[in-house]
Amino acid sequence: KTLKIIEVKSEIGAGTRGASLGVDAIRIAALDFGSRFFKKHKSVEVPNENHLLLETTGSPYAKRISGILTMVERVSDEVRATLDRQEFPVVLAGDHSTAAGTIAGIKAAYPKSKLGVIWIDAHADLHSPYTTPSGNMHGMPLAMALDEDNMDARVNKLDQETINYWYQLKNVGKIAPKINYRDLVLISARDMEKPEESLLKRNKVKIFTTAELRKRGVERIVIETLKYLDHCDLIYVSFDVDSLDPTASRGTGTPVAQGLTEREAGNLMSRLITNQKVCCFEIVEVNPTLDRENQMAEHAFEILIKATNAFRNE
Ligand code: DIR
Ligand code: MN
Ligand code: MN
Ligand code: MN
Repeated sequence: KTLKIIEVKSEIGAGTRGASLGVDAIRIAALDFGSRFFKKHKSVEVPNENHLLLETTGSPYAKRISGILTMVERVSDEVRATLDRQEFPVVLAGDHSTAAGTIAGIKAAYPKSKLGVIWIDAHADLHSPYTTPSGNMHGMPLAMALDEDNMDARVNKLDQETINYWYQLKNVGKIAPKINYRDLVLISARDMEKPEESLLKRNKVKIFTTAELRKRGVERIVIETLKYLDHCDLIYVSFDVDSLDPTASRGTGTPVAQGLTEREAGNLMSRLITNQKVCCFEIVEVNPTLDRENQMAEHAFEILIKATNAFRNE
């Protein structure tokens, strides 16, 4: 299969500005390394106008939700079209909210397939507008793909317009829910709020902590993750660079201590990508405006290269 790079210069789902520059920062890292990666692989850019999208409507509990809906729909269409052409989508995005579009696009292309999701992230991204502490929608993409809104942990009172947009977000691609909790594995999740923790516990979501990964080794974690998702037909891997430890770089909107090393992340991604069921992978949340010497983009690029070199997904 040929790889197709899908560039999504999103940032309105994040609370800090700058993530839309992450994709170009990764291209600069490639230039700096003298790599031909972006010459070798075809890429397409999902249209994005941040100056307009930043002014779209929302509420304190779902900031810029109308713009988020626009972006999620665009990403879904592009991912679907890529899969329909039998190409393998590699999504490089800014803020993580667009991952809901990636999932929607995969489901639109393969409506009958059971989709598993491997979410490598310091966060669980399971908030809804009902529970969010920040209103930033990059904390919500998994909830957009799942069914339950965790109403009993509700802390925010929503207006009808927000509820309508949220409902539309969950229905992008015309299939809802797109995944179930049993189809989800979180790796390196370590910064969750109470409503997320109760969801994770109630639904017995599979989580591998950084400590467990380090103690038992990447290979073991990969084997167990794939075994846990054995009932799935397809698997999507989403990599938020804030899963990396802040000592590697602070070039991301919400760094959290106790993260993965670049080496662990590279091994993890390249090992996962060799699995036949993996149909798409994604790297998000590089923010070069918060960085020094483009470190995070360089790490992200090295992980990308390592993973794509291991790719033999015939
Ligand atoms: C936090 C942070 N859980 C929130 N989430 C982030 O605002 O929802 N997700 N940073 O990537
Ligand atoms: Mn995330
Ligand atoms: Mn995160
Ligand atoms: Mn590096």
